[in-house]
Amino acid sequence: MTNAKRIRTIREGAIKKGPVALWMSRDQRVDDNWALLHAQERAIENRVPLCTVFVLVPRFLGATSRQYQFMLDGLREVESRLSEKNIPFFLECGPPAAVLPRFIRKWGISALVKDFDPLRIKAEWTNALAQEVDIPIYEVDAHNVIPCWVASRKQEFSARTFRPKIQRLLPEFLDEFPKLKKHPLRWPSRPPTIDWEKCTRFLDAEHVPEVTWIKPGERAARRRLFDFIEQRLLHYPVRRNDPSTDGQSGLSPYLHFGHISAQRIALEIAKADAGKQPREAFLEELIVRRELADNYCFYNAHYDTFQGFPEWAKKTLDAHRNDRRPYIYAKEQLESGHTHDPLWNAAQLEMVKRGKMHGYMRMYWAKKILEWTPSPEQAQEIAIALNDRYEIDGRDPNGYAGIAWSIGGVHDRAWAERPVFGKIRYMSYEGCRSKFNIEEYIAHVQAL
Ligand code: FAD
Ligand code: FO1
Repeated sequence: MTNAKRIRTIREGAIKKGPVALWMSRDQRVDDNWALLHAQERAIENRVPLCTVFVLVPRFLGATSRQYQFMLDGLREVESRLSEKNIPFFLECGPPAAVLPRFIRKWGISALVKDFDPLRIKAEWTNALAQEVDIPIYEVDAHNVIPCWVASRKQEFSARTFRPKIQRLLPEFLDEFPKLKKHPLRWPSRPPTIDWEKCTRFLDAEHVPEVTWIKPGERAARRRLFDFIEQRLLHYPVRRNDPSTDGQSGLSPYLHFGHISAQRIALEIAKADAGKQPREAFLEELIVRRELADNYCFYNAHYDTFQGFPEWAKKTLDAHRNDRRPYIYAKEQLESGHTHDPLWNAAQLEMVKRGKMHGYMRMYWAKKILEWTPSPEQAQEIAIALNDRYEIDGRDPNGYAGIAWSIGGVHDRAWAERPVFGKIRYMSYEGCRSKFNIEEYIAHVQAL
């Protein structure tokens, strides 16, 4: 059974007879999906059929054809895997609060289960929908190992304050998943076949070339996980911060679209015989850092603006508003990677061409945008816009928290005061040179 602490009741409702529907959004997978498992528990308990519905919106937080293509290809795999389980997959196009009430009426849905997402847009969708329907709506955190509302009841100051809370709760929540059953009750009629081409035409997304180095979907995600465990986990602590080597897992696009469960990754990493230190270093990022980002977006309504920064950071950035910036670049110059700094240009180019900038470079990249734009607000706006336009893993709590960490000291402490940054942690070209081979990284990006 799904641990009841993973479930929140969004709205009570009249108990009727009728199928249960999972409204899939963040966690787009069949295996290891607590929202789907809980929806099935409800459907079996009430002896009714079960379906999954995904609502496709034409525009989503600046997503381009690059991200939509990755997502839609992953959803096709979800559809075919669900059909083997007697669980039809429906794809509805339009605003959720408009299309879902129609869907619920048409099929006589008696209860709706949805996955959890701390982004503002999802709370808007859910609140608008809850006004339009009279059935119960339940929300399950299928993304975090520790449900966001259980890990902490407030915004955490840093990983230091958050880590002990996570560690205390892991024994209860880092448990094995039950298997999804072949659903014992068939859907009452043949579900319509999805016209995937028509869905692509429905989108209103700008074109950005798709990436070919990574394949979407659950199967590809698992392959990448086991490849990482066998080949690269051992060197992770040393290589994860070296952009000139392939030391990261490459799992973020799959985690972002929910093609793989972080809990599944943690269970497999915990079993790996790669030594304690590499395992702990990876789980620190995968669980503490990643779930801290959800905590930030869930409890801080201003997670994507200057307003969300800690008081000390707002104060110090205000005090240095009029400092002379050594360079000033417009968004277009930054986007085309035409600055005086070849290292920064390479990071920008890596993101544009590959759709995934190396994690270490993302910090340097964002901090230089603060240094080379007229204000912290413009810096944050440009960083979010470029990040979400090109990164396959963009539009994610990790991104908003990562950019707020880099520019606004969120989850960080004050450092020695300096021009423009004030007490926000500074990163320099020379600092990078002392950590890794810059020329090698630049050459690697040129060769992409
Ligand atoms: P690995 O090093 O293999 O880490 C494995 C997983 O741990 C990651 O997939 C991620 O889920 C988690 N993780 C690792 N580092 C962090 C971190 N610093 N914060 C939160 N979780 C982390 N991540 C995104 O998913 N989407 C974004 O748009 C994004 N934008 C960022 C912008 C900036 C300015 C910064 C500083 C960080 C950003 N990050 C973002 C966080 C991090 O850089 C990426 O998650 C990581 O590089 C993804 O590559 P990986 O999966 O190969 O990482
Ligand atoms: N979620 C949806 O429910 N419907 C969509 O049409 C949709 C589009 C989309 C495009 C790009 C992208 O990166 C994410 C998208 N998501 C969509 C949301 C996504 O599944 C995640 O829930 C959030 O982006 C991460 O919190």
